[in-house]
Amino acid sequence: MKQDYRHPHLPYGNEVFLIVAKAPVRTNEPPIPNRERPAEPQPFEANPEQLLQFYKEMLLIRRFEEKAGQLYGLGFIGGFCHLYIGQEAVAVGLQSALDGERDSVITGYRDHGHMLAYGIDPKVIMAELTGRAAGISKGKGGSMHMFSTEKRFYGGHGIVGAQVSLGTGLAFKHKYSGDGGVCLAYFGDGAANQGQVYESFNMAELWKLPIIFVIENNQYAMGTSVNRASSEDQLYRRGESFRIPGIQVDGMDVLACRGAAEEALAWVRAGKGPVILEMKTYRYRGHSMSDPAKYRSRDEVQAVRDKSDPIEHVKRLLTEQGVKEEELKKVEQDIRKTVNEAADFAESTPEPEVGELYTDVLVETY
Ligand SMILES: Cc1ncc(C[n+]2csc(CCOP(=O)(O)OP(=O)(O)O)c2C)c(N)n1
Ligand SMILES: [Mg+2]
Repeated sequence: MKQDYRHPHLPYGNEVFLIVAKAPVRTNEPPIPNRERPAEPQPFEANPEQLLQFYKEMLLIRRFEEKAGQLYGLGFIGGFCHLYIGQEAVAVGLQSALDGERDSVITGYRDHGHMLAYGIDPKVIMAELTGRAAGISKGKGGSMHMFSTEKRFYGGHGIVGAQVSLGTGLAFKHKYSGDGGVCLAYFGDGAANQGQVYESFNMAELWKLPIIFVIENNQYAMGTSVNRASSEDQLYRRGESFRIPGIQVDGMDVLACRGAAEEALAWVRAGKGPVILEMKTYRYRGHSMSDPAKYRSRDEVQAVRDKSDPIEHVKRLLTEQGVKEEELKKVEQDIRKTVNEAADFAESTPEPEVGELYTDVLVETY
């Protein structure tokens, strides 16, 4: 039988090369003509309870982060701390579409919101921020290194872009073990320029791994805007050379986020390989806690807050659906109470014993 050496993805005659020992040369062709793509995402049609749930989850992240900022100012939190304020719709919308029993999530250091959106107790997240033994990483990981293996939340990573390769490994595990899970791997617009991201794209598409690469394009890396740092700033196109389809999404609209997640999941679960979602979002606060923010004007930040705040957007929709002002006030009060309780816990619960320095350094799994 004739051996077929053709790469399974190549749409045209690689056999020409095998017969005449000459590679076909194509100039000026669009990179991937007539290629199948995921369907165009539609905004999610949330019922009133779902919409209220989105509102609660986003508001919890906002108030939690504001409180974390205060505790940092008071000296209860040390080291790095990156707030998610402004980006709430992304984690809430995307993660609401996941199957909590089998899918996995991995992200970078701006991770508190993703954990809260996953339903992890605010107390153990806040206690991790204040470095207490009751924290989710026993107070030894801090803001950037939080994990919940029970929930399949794999961090929390400080090395920009590292979570993309690790996430690709998680996706490999999903495929290898046939557990039906999909990995959601988040990274930033700055991280999108890291080399290991592209090595991961290559392997993920080649092996059709079940992974959604989520670029949280909040317009800025540490101190530079995406437009000044990226030769291709339409980041959803970054997978073209690897044949990974990309979709750009309004990351300030939780319904658009959820709708995009559903299409991406349908594609990936059908075994068609990875998808890139570029979430157009915005961070309101500095990169970390000390940031002179010389790279943008206050007016710019205010304009986004006024015109496209993700929480105000849902609040408007709820009001249009007839939810009363008092009900929304009650939600706000309950969330403030939850956050205050988390802060009280995080301030009062003890620090780890010194002996804990020597535990959890290495986990041998075999
Ligand atoms: C490999 C590596 N290089 C540089 C840094 C320093 N650094 C930390 S965050 C950051 C910016 C990343 O920006 P982006 O990916 O857009 O994420 P965002 O902070 O906006 O969420 C940089 C350069 C790092 N932590 N790791
Ligand atoms: Mg960024």
